[in-house]
Amino acid sequence: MSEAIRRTWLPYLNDDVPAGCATPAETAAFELALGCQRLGAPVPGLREDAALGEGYHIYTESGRPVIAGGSAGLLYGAYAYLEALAAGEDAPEGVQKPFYGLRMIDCWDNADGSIERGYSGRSLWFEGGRFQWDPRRIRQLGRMLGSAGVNALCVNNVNVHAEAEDLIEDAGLTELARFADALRPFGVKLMVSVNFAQPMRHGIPTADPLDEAVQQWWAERADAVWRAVPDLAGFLVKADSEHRPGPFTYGRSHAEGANMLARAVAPHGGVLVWRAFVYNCMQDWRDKKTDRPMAAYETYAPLDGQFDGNVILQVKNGPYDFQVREPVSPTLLAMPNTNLALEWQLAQEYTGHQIDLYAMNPMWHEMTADLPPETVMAVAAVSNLGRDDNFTGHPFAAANLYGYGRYAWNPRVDPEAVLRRWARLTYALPGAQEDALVAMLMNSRSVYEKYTAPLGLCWMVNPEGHYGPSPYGYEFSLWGTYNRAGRDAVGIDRTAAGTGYVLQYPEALRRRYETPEACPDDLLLFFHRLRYDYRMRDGRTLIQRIYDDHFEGAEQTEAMARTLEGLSLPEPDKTEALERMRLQIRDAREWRDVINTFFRRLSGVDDEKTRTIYD
Ligand code: GCW
Repeated sequence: MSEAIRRTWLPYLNDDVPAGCATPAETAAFELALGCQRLGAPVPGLREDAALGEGYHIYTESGRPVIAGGSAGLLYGAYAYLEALAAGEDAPEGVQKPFYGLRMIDCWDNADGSIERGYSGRSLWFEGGRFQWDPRRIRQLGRMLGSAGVNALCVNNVNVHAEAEDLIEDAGLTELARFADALRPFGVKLMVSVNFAQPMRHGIPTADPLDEAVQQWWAERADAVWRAVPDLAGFLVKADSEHRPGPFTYGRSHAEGANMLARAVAPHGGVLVWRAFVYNCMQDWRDKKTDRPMAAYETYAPLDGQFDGNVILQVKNGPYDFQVREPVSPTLLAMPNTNLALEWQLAQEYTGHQIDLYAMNPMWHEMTADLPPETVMAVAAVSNLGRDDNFTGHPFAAANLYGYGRYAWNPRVDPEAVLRRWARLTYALPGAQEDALVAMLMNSRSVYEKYTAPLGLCWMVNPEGHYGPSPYGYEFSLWGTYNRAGRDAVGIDRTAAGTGYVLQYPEALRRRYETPEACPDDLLLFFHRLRYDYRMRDGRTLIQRIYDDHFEGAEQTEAMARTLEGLSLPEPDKTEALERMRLQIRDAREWRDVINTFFRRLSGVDDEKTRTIYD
C-alpha cells in the first residue's frame, strides 16, 4: 500500500485526512479550517440546525459566511463551499437539499479481498476473510464519498459467499461496528448484503419466509446487528437470482420474502433493499419465446403495492444488465405503489473495465427523459472503487464516482457542468485544455458504443471477464443473451408480433419502440430484427451503418489519444491515462475488426467505402 495520498477532486486537502472526528459536523469544522487556510478564504461559521437534516443553508451574516445544517448538512455545506472556492466561483448562497434521501454505493467486495467485477485492485477494507484496512486510506475514501454526497455504502457483495455471512454473526459484529465508526464522520452509513438462506446455517431446516422459526431468527439477528451498529442503514438482498437462494424455493412471492426481512429490520429504522435482478439464467437459445428482458416486470409488476413501507425494490436501469445502451427498465414505470431505487453500475463491467474512457453522467441525464426522477425514491450504484493508489483504476473514472454523487443530489444536473467541475477541481488545467478534456469525456460513451455494440446490439462481448469482442460468445449460452445475427438479418423482434416485450411499456414509449420507423437508431436492434439492407433514416443501409460506426469509433479513439497527449496533467495521472489509452486504441481496433469481419462473413456485403475488412 502506498504511503502517498493520491490526488482527488479535492487536491487542496490531499495531505491531511480528517482524524479524530466522530461526527460529520466535526469533520466539517476540520475540513473548513484546513481548506480555507489553503485556499486563502474566510472560514465560515457553522450553525447546527437539525431541521435542515442533510440539507444546508449558506448565507452571509455581518459580512461573514455561515453554513447552517444538520450534522451531515454541515459537512455537505462545507464541501460545497470549499469546492466552489477551489473552482474559482463564489460560495453558493441559499438552501440545498439532496433530491434522493438514500444515495447508495453497492460494493461487490468479497471477504477474501477480491472484488466481483472490480477493476481498481483489491478491496479497500476486506482481506483474508475479515475486515482489514489502512485507516488513512479509509478516511480519504470517506472524504471522497462525503464530498460527493453519497450517504450509504453496502460493504459486501450481493453474492454473499460463506465468509461474508459472518459479518452479521456475533463474531463479526465488532469489526462491522469499527468500520461503521470509520465512515460515520463522513455522513456515510453502512449497509450489509445478507444471504436469504442464512438461518439454515443455524439448524433451521428451511428459509421459508412464512416459517416462524425463520422469522424469529431474523428478528433476533437484526436486534443483535443494530445493537452493534445502531445507525446501520439496512440489509441488501439478491434472491432467486444467478443461483442465490430465495423465496421461490418455498413457493413464496418476492413480496413475502422481502416483507419478512423488512419486519425484522423495521423496529430499528432499517430499510430492506431487495434487488429485482431475477431472470431464468438457465435458458435454451433455441427457445425464442423466453425473453430475458421481460423477466423483472413479469416477476414484480404484479406485486406492486404488496411491499412493506421499509422495502425498497432496487431495479437496474435497463432490463438486461448494464449494457452500453438499454431502454429504461419497464419495471421502473410499472410500480407506482412501491418504493423504487434505480441502480446504475460505476464499475465498468460492460463498458471497458476502467481501461476505456466512459463518462456516465450524460447517460444518467439522458434517462431522466423517460424516467422522471420522482418515479424512484433512491439511487444506487455498483462501486468502481478499489485499492489502486488512485482508487478507481483509471484516474478519470473518479469522475463517475464524483458525478454519481452530484446526480444523486440533483438528477437533472447538467452532465457537462459536472464533468467540468470535476476536471477543474482535480486538474485546474488552462481553459482550452479543460474544454478539450470535458469534450472528450462527454463524447466517450458514444465512442465506446460505436466500436463495441452500436444500435442497441448487446452481448457481443467476451463472456470471459466481459472485455473485448466475441460475437458468438453469448450466442448459444444459458444466459438469455442473444443477437441472433444471421445471413440476412440481425436483432430480436420484441414487438407485439415478436416476444411482446414492447407491451410492457406505457403507451408513449411503446409507440416509440414498436416500429423501426419511430424507434431511435441507437435502440433499433434491441427492439427489431432487420435485414442488412434496411434503409436507415439517413439513407445508409443497416450493414453499412454497422461498418461505419466501428470504423468511426476506432478512429475517434485515436483522436482522443492526441487530445490526451496535449493535456498538461500531473504525474502519475498522465502516464496512467496514456497507458490505458494505448490499450483502448488496441482494443478498439480489435472490436472493429472482429465485429466487422463477423458481419461481412455472414452477410457477404462489402463495405461501400472499401475500407479493410478482414476475411
Ligand atoms: O452483471 C451481472 C454480473 C454479476 C453480478 C450480477 C448482479 C454480483 O456479471 O457479476 O453479480 O450482475 O448484478 O447481481
